[in-house]
This record gives sequence, structure tokens and C-alpha cells, in this order.
Amino acid sequence: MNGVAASPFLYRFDVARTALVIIDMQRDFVEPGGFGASLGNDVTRLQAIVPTVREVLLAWRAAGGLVVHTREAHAPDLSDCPPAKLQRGNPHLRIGDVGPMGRILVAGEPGNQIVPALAPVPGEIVIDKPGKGAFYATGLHEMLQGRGITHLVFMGVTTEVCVQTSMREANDRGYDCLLVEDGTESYFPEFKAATLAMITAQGAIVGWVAPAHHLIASLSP
Ligand code: C5J
Repeated sequence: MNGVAASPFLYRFDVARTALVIIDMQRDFVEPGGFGASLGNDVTRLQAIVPTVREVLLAWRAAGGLVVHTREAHAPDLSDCPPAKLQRGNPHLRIGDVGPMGRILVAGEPGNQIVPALAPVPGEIVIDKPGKGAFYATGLHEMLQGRGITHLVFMGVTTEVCVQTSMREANDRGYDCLLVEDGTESYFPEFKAATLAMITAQGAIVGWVAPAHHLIASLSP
């Protein structure tokens, strides 16, 4: 059993029953010309966490833990993208439009790929999700149940949208969830801060939060 010095209190987990879930570290969110930038956001804030996410990913792989990567991705015919999602916001490029990295948030396009530093390796699970949450219309819960997973450690972007939605979905399904606070980022620092506070409120109502070095230290033999 491992223990991470976390907020609001110690997070205990067994690597064999825990998956590291990396949410949407895709070019579409962290590079210029993608979906995030099309909404007018400064993507350099999100790029900055890539080295930390990689450090945790390498430590997790070395510890032999299961890794899950997600991508926000739609079918080329957008049959899995409801009009309510397609029409929302005021981006200069909408989902499915052609941008400098191919069609925005469409599976298989260059912009939809996970950034090279965090690329999945054989044996890791890669989930394409049409929603913000990793559990909606993906079969992820069944995959995790089949492997005996009870705990999830989250990183990725954006903190208040796809990461928080996925954590809340996971919490409702009975997983104990930890968010790596410097392994997640938002285009809006105040939204990230509010999300960390909401997750840990009321005695870990959604889960725990800890810095990457605390998690890595807990993985050392
Ligand atoms: C958003 C995400 N923000 N991955 N997606 O639309 O958080």
C-alpha cells in the first residue's frame, strides 16, 4: 500500500489497483492552431505542464501501473457531436472545421493526437471520448472493472472542464481519485484554483489533490 501526502489528508492506494488517467493532452488543446487556441486561449499555460506530466508518467510506468490516455475526439461525420456542443461558444474554428492541424477535434487528425512527449506506449489504454467526461459513451468503467481498478490518479487538461468532469464521474462510480495539482492546468488560473478547492472540500467530497513530487516519492521502493 502506498501513501501520498495529499490534501485534505493522506491518499492511500495500491499501484496494482490504481490507474493513472491522463486527460486530453492533445495538440488541439496545447498547441497553437487547435481547438483551445480557436476559443481565444493562451495555450502556453497548458504546454508548461508537459514536463511534469511526463515525469509522473515515467515514474508510474516504472512502478508497473496501468496508464489510461484520453482524447476528446469525434467521428469524422460528427454523428457523436450533438448540435448543442457543436454550436456552443464563439470560436473562429468549430469542431470539424479544417485548421492548421487538420479538422478540429476529429479522430485521426494531426491535431487530435497526444503530444509526442506523452505518447502512449503498447499496453496502455487510449480512450476517444465524445464528451467532456472520460466515462460518457466510452466503456472505460467496464475496462477498469475488468482489471480490478479501484483508485484513479488524474492529470491533464483542462482542470475545470474535462479533468473535473471525469473525476466527478469516477467519484460517482466509486473510485478514490487523486488529482496531481501541477500535472493539470487551465487557461484560467482562477478556475484551476476553484476546482482544486471544490474537489477537496468537505473532507475530499470528490477526491484528493497532491503535487507531483509527493506522488513520485510515494512510488519509490
Ligand atoms: C475542453 C477539455 N475544455 N479537454 N476540453 O473543451 O477540457
